[in-house]
Amino acid sequence: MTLLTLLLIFILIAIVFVQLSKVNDLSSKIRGEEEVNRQQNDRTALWLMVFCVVFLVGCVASAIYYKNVMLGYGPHESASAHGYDLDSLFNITLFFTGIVFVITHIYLFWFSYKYREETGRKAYFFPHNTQLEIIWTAIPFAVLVFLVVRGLQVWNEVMPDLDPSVEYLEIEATGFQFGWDIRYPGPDGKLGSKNFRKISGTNSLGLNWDDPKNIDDFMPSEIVIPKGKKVRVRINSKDVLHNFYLPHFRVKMDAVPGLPTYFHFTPVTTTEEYRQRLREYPEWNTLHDPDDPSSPLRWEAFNYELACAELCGNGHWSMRRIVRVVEPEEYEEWAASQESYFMQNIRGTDDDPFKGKLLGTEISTRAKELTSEFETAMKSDESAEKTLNLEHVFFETGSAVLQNKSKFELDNLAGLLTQYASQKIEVGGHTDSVGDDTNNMRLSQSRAQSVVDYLSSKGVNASNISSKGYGETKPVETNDTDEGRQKNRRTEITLKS
Ligand SMILES: [Cu+2]
Repeated sequence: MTLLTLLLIFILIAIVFVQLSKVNDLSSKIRGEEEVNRQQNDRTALWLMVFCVVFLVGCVASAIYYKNVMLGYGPHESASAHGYDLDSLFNITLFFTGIVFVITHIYLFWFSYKYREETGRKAYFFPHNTQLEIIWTAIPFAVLVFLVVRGLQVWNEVMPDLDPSVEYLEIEATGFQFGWDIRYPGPDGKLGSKNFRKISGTNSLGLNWDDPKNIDDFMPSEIVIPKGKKVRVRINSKDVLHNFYLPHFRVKMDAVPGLPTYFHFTPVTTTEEYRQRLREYPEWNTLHDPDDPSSPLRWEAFNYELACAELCGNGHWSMRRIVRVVEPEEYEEWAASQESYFMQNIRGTDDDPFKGKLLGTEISTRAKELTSEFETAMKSDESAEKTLNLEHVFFETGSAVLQNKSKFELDNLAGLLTQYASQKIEVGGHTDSVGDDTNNMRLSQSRAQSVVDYLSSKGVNASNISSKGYGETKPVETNDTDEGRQKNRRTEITLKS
C-alpha cells in the first residue's frame, strides 16, 4: 500500500513538472524568449556562486570537524617511527594541492558568473601570452620536482630491506580467504621453512616439520609486538590478493600469492599510551556502544588493528585482527607463554617425524623438572614426596638392558647425586602383572641394579645407592589397559636419610 501511494505521489509530481514547463513555454512566448533566457542565465550564475561558497566552506568545516578522527591529525600521530615522515609528506602534498584546489574552484565558479551571457558583450580575442605560460609551467614544475625528490628520499628510507646485522623480530603473515595466519619464530628467533605441497588440515602453512627451526614457531590469535623494536613482516597469500594494512603504523603492503613481500617498521607507541592520548579528546570520551550505558568509553575500547585493504571476496571484512603493542618486558613474557604449534598439534601424531624420540627442548625441560623434584624431595618430610618416577628410563623388552634414550635422564640424576654427594637413594624397579610373578620380581630387581650400575659408572658413590625389585606388587594404575601397564613398568628412586 505504501509503495502504491509513493508511486502515485511520484506520478503526480511528474505531471506537475510537465504542466509547469508548459506554462513556462507559454509565458516565454508571451514575454519574449530572449528576456527569459537572460533571467535564467543570471539565476544559474548566481546559484553557481552560492554553490562555490557553500562547497569550499563545507570542505574546510568538515576537515575541522573530523580532524580528531583522521589519521595524521589530532591524537592520530603515527605509532611507528617511519610514519612521521609519511605523514609530513602527505601534509606537504596536501598544502600544495590544497592551494591549487581552492584557487581553481574559485576561478571556475567566478568565471561562470562573470562571463555569463549578456546582451551586447563580445568575446575578447586572446591568442598568446609568453609570460603567463612561463609562470604556469615553472611553478608546477618546481612544486612537482620538490614533491618527487622528497618522496624518493622518504621511500629510500622506508622501503629497503633490513641489513642482516640489524637486530629485529621477524614475523610472518599469510593471508587467505578470509583470515590471516600469523607465525612467530619462537625462542630460536628464526622462522622455519615451508613448502606448499605439505599443506594439510593440520598444517595450514605447509611447514616443513623436518626443519628444527619450525619446532618452536608459534601461531597466536593476537598480534603482539614490542615497543621500540624493529619488526619485519614477511607477507604472503595463499589464494587471492590481500593487503597487510596497519593504518596506525602507516604500513600497507600487498599480499600476493607466490610472490613473498615484506615490510619493516618500528612501533613507538604502546596500545596503552595511544589510549591515553585519545583520552584527551572529547570525541573519544563518548560511549563505545551508544546503546549500552555500561559499555566502555571509546578511548578505553581502542585497539590497533590489522585490516585487509584489498577487496578479496565477500568475507573480506572478517580479516580484521587486533594488534597489541606492549613494553619489551611484557612482550618477552607473552612470547615465553606461547606454546609452539608443533608441540600443540603435531607432536606424537603420525605427521611428527620425531615421534618416539625426544627433542632438545623436551630434554632441557625434563632436566629442570627432575632437578626441582629432587630438591623438593630433599627438603620434604612427607614420604610420598620422597619418591620420584624416572619418566625417561626405558629397558629393552623383557630384559634389564637400558635403552639408549634413557641416558639423558640418568646423566641428569648422576649430576644431582654428585652435587648432593651425601644424599642416599634407593632405586626401585616395578613391572606390570603380565607373566610370572617370580620372573617379574627378578626382572625388576635386575633392572634396578642396571640403573645403579649405570650411575656408579658415572662416578656416583656406590655406597649411597641401593637397588630393590618390587615386581608387580605396587601398581599405580590398572593392569587392564595398555596405558596402565606402561605406567606400572616404571623405575623410581626414593631418597633416604
Ligand atoms: Cu583479504
